[in-house]
Amino acid sequence: MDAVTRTLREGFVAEVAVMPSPPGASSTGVPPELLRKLLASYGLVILRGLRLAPSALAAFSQHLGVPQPHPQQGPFPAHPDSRYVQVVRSRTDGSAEPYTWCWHTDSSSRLNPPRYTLLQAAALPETGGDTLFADMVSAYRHLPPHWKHLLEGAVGIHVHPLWGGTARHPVITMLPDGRQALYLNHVAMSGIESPRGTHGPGLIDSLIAYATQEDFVYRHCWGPDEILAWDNNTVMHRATPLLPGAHRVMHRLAVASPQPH
Ligand SMILES: O=C(O)CCC(=O)C(=O)O
Ligand SMILES: [Fe+2]
Repeated sequence: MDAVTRTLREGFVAEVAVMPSPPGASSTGVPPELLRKLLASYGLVILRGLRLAPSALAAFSQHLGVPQPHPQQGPFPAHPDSRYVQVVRSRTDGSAEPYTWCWHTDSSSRLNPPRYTLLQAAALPETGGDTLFADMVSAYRHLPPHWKHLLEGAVGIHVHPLWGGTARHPVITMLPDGRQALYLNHVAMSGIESPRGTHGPGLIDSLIAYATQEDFVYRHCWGPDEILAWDNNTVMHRATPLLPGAHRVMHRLAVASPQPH
């Protein structure tokens, strides 16, 4: 057996303990079909005991879809060893809050935003620098009836100066197994058009506050040799600020959705 799987939060977070591969082995120890199966029913999959060089991370990502090359527009530089891997350095100088500290789904202002994101730590601070995830399936399931009614058939307008583009996405996403999820982004939504009216930042702020309440949130405290894989259709996420002077470097990679929504 290559890997042992455990549920941390039902239908939301799963963890895989990856057995070390022998030196020179071509396999990562994570069967691709296991990862795909887990991401079909969990928003976040934590692969513990796995560290991949940037080019190996890019090769591994192909099990989930088509890795998106480093975008022309965007806040993160490409890794010199792979044009698919972006390097995320957290700011510690107290300057303007980076967007990763706000609740978001990745690159939602694109017409075909990445369905999955892979994130690995290259350098971690002693404390802090956690990543938070919010379960958008549970958030939809528990949505108060007046919001369910308002958001039925509603479209979110996503615009972002850094990522570029403008896109319209349904606020409620339907998954292949019939589950539904909220699709929101606090840094890239300018409005919501519903058959029952047009709404601006007030509704967006209220929905984000509701969807990120403690009951729906999982906090990931990073350890060494971990790779996170998440489904941008079923979770929102955000980084947490660091202590002054702390150093944190992440490698990230976005995988295109097989079908635009
Ligand atoms: O740095 C983090 O914890 C999250 C970064 C992020 O938002 C991303 O890679 O998409
Ligand atoms: Fe992100």
